[in-house]
Formats: sequence, structure tokens, C-alpha cells
Amino acid sequence: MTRYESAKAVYAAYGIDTDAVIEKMKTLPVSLHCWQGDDLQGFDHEGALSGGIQATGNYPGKAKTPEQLMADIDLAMSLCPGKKKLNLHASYAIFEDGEFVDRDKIEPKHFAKWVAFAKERGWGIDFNPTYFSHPMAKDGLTLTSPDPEVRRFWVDHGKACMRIAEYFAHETGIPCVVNTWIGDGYKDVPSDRMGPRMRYKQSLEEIFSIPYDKTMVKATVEAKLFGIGVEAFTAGSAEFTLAFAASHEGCLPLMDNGHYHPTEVVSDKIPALLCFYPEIALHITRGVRWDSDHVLLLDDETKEMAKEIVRCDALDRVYMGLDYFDASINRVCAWVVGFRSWQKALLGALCTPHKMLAKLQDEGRFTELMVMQEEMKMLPLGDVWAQYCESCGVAADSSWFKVIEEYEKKILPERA
Ligand code: RNT
Ligand code: ZN
Repeated sequence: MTRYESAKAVYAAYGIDTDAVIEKMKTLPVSLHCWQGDDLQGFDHEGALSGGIQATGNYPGKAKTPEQLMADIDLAMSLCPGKKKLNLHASYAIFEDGEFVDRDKIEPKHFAKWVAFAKERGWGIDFNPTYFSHPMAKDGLTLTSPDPEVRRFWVDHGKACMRIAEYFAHETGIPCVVNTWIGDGYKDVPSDRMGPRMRYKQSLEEIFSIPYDKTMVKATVEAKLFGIGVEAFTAGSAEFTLAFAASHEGCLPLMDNGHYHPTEVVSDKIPALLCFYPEIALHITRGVRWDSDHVLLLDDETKEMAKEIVRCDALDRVYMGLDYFDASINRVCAWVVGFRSWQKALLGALCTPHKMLAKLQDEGRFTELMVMQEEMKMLPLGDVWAQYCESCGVAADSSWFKVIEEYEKKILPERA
């Protein structure tokens, strides 16, 4: 008996068909964020990252051109099992030599190279307007700015991004999640909290008022508690975005698990939102003490989030995207570790006998429930993982790291 055959029998005893799980895994799109590759630098500006987010570290070999970034993404994706999608930011527009188009005027053609790249690989594309790292983010404010000219610029950016999102969806034939996150807020106690939120609401309504294909373009709004330099107040709070999405047809809430108080968990919020929203979206990340966007690992909360999606039978109602950026380690490796971690979490979730455990809960058999939950932790998931990876043509163990090391040796001198 091979290790997989033996594991398969163990899971079968709990009513889990691991062959079916492996096939299911191959159908679940997970969106890989382009911005891990270059610390969110993008191609439309020079200068520092703003908006209250930060990539710390200075590891060599950062991608500086679209070609380099694409090569890095290709390498990362080739080392991961599963179905992939690409997540782009508007600041990754690709211009012709000497061309520059500001964010309020970008067009689908500025993303044609990304579309060709994704289509060749059979990937869908998700999208994010970039409301930061730009001189028009005056005093750190964009869609909430009291200056109508600033708001106008960013509303036009939002509309431009809706058109680009629709282009992605129609070109790839795969729905595009277009996510709005703004860093707008105040460092210290504001004297007006509702004003900025009303302006944010109106700006969003204007952006989403343009006609677009609601079946193919999924507009999401991402909540946040605070950012660096905007500790006292952020306009797009949890309540604001949930209420906005609930009251605007076609709009979904997006939860980033780095964006809540550290004692709150998104795993608990997933089933709460699924009671009301037909679809939701996630940014899956790892916050260490704050919204630090550390590389995703297979930790308890990561596993719990995956379990909730599976338990709620919501794999087709939850858009899963990764969102972290670590500049202190090999960036390609960071992508791979995070993507593989989420794949492991999903696999573990699909290999859990949720019905059996829920029955114990409903029957009030809590002692047994605890025993069984602990028992599940020692089942041979690694052997199912190995089988899954093998059937996807990727290494199950850490031997993939050698490929990264070689790539690093080759590319570092070129990019110095
Ligand atoms: C910031 C948000 C946002 C960004 C990306 C780059 O805190 O999480 O999603 O990380 O848009
Ligand atoms: Zn996010």
C-alpha cells in the first residue's frame, strides 16, 4: 500500500473521498496578488508607498519591469498546485515607451499585455483601483477629500477601473473582482466623522453608477480599522463597508483578515456574512500585532477561515485572494509559501468531516466533539497533499526551494 492509499482509507472511514477532494481542489480559483513581487511599487510612478500601508525590508532582486514581474509570477505559479487567478492593481498599467497616462484616464489598452499574459495561462484577472502612492492623494485623502477636484480625479479613476475590470472579465471569460480600498482617514481625533463617510458613499455611488456587466464584474468594498498615520479614524470602516454593500445591488463586502482588532477573527465573520450576502470576498493575509501583511502561513486562523468556507458550503460564494507583501525575504518564495499555505488550508478543510462534527454539536455532545476535533488534527493530511501536488505536477515537499535558489542566483546580478 502506498502512503496515499493508506491515508485514503483513513479518511474514507470518516466518509471523506480524498480522490474527489483532490479533483475539487483543482477547480477552486485563488487569486495571486501581483504586488508581492515589487513591494507594491507598480509601473506608473516613482517614490514611496503611501496610504498607511508598508512593505518593510530590502531583499535584493525586486522586479522592476513588467517582464521581470511576469517572469517572477510565472515561476511562483509553476511551484504551486491548484487553479490560479491573477490580482492586479491599477498602478501596474503598462505604458508604451515615453507614454504616461494618469490614473483618471487609464484605459483597457494599458492592460493589454497583462490580459495576453493571463489568457495564455488560462487565468482570470482580479483588479484594484490604486487610491494611494500618488500626488492627488492630497493629505492622504482621495474619495473622501473635502476638495471636489481631488474627489473628481479619484472618482474618474474608479470609473476607469470599472471599465478595465469589465475588459478583463470579457477577455478572459472569467468574472473579475474589482476591489475598492482607500486609506483615507485621520491620525488624530477627527471633529467630523460622518462628513468623510458621506463623501465616500457619494463617490462610490458615482463610480458604480456607470453601466457595467454585474454578472461578470464583482464590485467589492474592503473595510479597514486603521493604518499607519491614520490611527484614529478610517472612513471605510467595517460598519461602513458592510452597510454600503448591503444597500447597493451588485456590491460585495471584502474582508481582509489584517483589518480588524487582533482579538477579532475573520473565520467567525465569514458565516455571519454568508447568512445575508449571496457572495463575499476575502483578502487572506497574516497580521502580526498589526496589519503587517506577513506572508500567509498554515496557522490556526488560516485553517479556520478555510474550514468556514467549506463548512458553509460556500466555495462558490467566496472570492479568495491573497494580500501580503514582505520585502525582507525572497519575494518569489513569499508568493509560493503563501499560496501553498492557502492550498493546504483548503485541502485540510475539505478533508474534515464537518457533518459528523456538526451533528455532535447539535446533539450537545461537546466532550466528544472536543475529542474528535483533536483527533482530526492528527489525520495524515500530508499524504493527501503529496498526492494532490503530484497530480498537479508540482513538488509536495520543500524541494521546490532549490528552483528559487537557482533563479535567485541567476537573476540577482541582472537586477542589481
Ligand atoms: C491595505 C489593503 C489593500 C492593499 C492592497 C495593495 O491595507 O489590505 O487591500 O493591501 O490593495
Ligand atoms: Zn487587503
